[in-house]
Amino acid sequence: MNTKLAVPVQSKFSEEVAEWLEAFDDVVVGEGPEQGAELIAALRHRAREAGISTPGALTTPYLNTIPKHDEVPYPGDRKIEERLEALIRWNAMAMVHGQNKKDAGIGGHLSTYSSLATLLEVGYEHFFHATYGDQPGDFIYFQGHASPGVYARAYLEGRFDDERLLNFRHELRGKPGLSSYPHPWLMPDFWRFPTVSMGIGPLNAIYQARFMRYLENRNLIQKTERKIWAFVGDGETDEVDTLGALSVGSREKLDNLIFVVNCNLQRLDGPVRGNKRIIDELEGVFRGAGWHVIKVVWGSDWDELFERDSSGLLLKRMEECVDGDYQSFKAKGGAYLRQEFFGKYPELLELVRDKTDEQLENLHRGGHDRCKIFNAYRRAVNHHGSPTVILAKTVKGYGLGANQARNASHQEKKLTDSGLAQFVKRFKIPVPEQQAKLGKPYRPAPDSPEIVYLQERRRALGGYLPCRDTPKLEFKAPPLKEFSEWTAGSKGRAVSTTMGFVSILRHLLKDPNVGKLIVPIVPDEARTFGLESAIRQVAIYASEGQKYTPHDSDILLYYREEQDGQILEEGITEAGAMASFTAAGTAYSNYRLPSIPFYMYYSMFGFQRVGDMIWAFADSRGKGFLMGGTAGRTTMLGEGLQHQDGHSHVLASTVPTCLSYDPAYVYELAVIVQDGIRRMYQENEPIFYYITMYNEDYAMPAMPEGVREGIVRGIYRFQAAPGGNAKAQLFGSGPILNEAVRAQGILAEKYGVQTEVWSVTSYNELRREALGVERWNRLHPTQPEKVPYILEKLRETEGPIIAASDYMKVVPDQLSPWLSSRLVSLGTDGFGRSDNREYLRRHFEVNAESIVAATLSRLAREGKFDQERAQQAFTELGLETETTDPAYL
Ligand SMILES: Cc1ncc(C[n+]2csc(CCOP(=O)(O)OP(=O)(O)O)c2C)c(N)n1
Ligand SMILES: [Mg+2]
Repeated sequence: MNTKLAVPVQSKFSEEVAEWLEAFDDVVVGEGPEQGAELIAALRHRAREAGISTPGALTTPYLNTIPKHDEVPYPGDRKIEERLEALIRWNAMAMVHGQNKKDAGIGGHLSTYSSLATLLEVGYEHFFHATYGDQPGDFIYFQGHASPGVYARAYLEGRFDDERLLNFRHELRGKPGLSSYPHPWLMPDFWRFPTVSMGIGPLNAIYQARFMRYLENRNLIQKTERKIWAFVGDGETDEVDTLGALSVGSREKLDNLIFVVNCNLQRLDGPVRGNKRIIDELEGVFRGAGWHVIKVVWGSDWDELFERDSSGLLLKRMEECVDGDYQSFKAKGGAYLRQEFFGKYPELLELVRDKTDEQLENLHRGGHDRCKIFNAYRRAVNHHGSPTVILAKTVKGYGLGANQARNASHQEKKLTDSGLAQFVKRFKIPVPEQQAKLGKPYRPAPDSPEIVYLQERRRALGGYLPCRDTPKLEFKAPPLKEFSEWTAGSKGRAVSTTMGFVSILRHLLKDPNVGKLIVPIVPDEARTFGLESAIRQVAIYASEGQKYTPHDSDILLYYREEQDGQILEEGITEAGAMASFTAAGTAYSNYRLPSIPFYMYYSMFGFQRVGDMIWAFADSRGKGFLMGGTAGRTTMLGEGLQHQDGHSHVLASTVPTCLSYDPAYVYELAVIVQDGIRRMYQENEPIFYYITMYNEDYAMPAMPEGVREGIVRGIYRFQAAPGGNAKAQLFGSGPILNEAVRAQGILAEKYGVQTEVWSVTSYNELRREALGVERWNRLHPTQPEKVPYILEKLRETEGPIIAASDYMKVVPDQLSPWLSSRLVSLGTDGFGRSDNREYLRRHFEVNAESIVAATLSRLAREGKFDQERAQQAFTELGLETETTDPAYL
């Protein structure tokens, strides 16, 4: 019997409507809820036929989605679990408080975890699997600022000792510390996902769920019941990254994905939606995007009040209040709640007449009620066909006494001494008052009932979480000789490095060992890079296959989608593609599968657009290749200011684990890719690559003898001076190397100046190496000085160095500490322009003529070339000397 419908239809309805409702009740009670749903669907259909527009409501009343009569009883030992939760809360508090007392300003957050604790604990006790048999377990994306609570639980589990706990935010003291937030880079055995930059966690979680399906559909991993749980702040949903990819979840039917939004109604400064209700807003957004929505608004103690209120007035009053009101109700206590909330209607005052102010103050929100949370999680894990979001209403700073639900709660690091003393007293934590004030952690003995229970629950769920491991995987990189087709040159045929790369990629896709591990990723740019043939070769991944006959099915290179397709065609979302790159680049740990992602994109829309995600990728110890296509401010012609990238290498240099390369020729590219696969997957180095590729066609030379090492270390001599006795050195990178070669000819033929040409594949790597050597020299003044690679290479050269690239001058300038006054940098500082390459290179002063003029000018200043002749050369070479610097145009 459906108890809720036993309540009579309310008298406010007209007789006719009441009759309809009663008939509906009869169907639901007599034939079941499915029949009720069918009836409503039929009514809607009928209404449409009659021309009546009845768009489905996206929001439901401000109540729990799961009615009380549909709940199952809580399966755990609530008393013990509540005790454990109190202990974890204490230790989180003690840890942050104690640390700030010792080290003022060291920081840490308490109020986020205090609102999240029960939501996490129910998961830990009943849902979060660390393994599924011999398969890996669930993934948990934690709210970054809740990390103190995650550490406190690990401490109770015996994973950290007291000393480690007290090294929270102390990472540089010769002992393992605990990082401020989830950082796999800093705690590689513990954290899997860096989440503290708001929005990155939820976005990555969606694409992680999709990548899991991709691997399953390609039969690369076993299908399991594995779930991805993402705990998200309600304020965090302001980030476009959080909500921007929701439709991917529903489109791909990702029922392995569960979002839990911790709706404590506050963000950092104040209320998230003071004038509205964030839960209503999110319910509409998620439902509109096709997600299964479960609201957990009210705790069990409200159930009784709802039962007693047959007038519907309680709900009406709730829906009159906005989140700003709800915050005050929790900040100001029971008497205030009685007066301001219940007091508006005499009937409601009457409803709570038998309750004390304290009882009113303790009426729980759903997100602090184990039973409500358990039922929501249970429904979420059993739901099929779409992702689930649980909107859980909580209190920020729950249990932190005077700090609860205040605008300043987020920043509170320390509690008052009396607050701490009160906490230990209230929760019977056996820490003496004096020590409590200093923030002493407490852990019961391993054989105490609490710890025995906690360990048993985790054993039943397969182990501890979070946990990250790096399994030893046997991997053999294809040797360089397998790339002979590309190291042999193009035999005079004009091709671009992009074309060269695509043919290398197609070759790798066919490789019997690594082929299936390659994950090509594109954000709607496959045609830009000439990937049509790869689409034909390995198909685009489509979870439902290809349900239509593509219009171009009659041609060879048709648009091919398959359920086990290999290419991730992401559509126009660099952020989404980066999230896929992250899932694929960390699969060696998360799925024990060393997948090798190649993410190809417009280089302009990489580091500067999704830079924070790339940073998080590095933190995640991600591996793979970022392939910045249509690179270079003068090589990317026509498209103008927003497309022409002249700075991604500058940005790449800021990411510690990113090796960036700017190759000129396909053989360089082949060497770098081969070496990258070897270092990342065979040698297990936690690094990744950024390689620029260009769309200018020219003949690719064959790889000269003995240059492999120089290519990967950053520089090699490409062409000696034809007449010997070089007076200057020309550095070139990317297609601008061809300009340097042309300049070498002009200098020799027209001005009688002999030069050598060098290909610089990576200024960033040269600088890193030189800095390392310099540091060693600084730290070892008694030892013979070591020489940086760049100086070793230039040892027997003389004269100025003219360095030109399609990137900003600051890229070669990175070497100025070692090249000092020899270096003259030419580069593409300033905004791009639409024109052809000839004009662009002249404008930015990186064409061969500008290189020639710069060389002569510098030699003239050094007294090695006639000054007048050098000045005259500018005119001869068609260069202007009185124009504004393009850096400012
Ligand atoms: C991209 C980014 N911007 C700003 C911050 C700073 N910040 C940290 S927590 C926070 C408020 C979080 O509010 P909410 O998501 O509601 O989480 P709560 O602590 O309330 O659970 C802000 C703005 C950040 N971590 N990341
Ligand atoms: Mg919040």
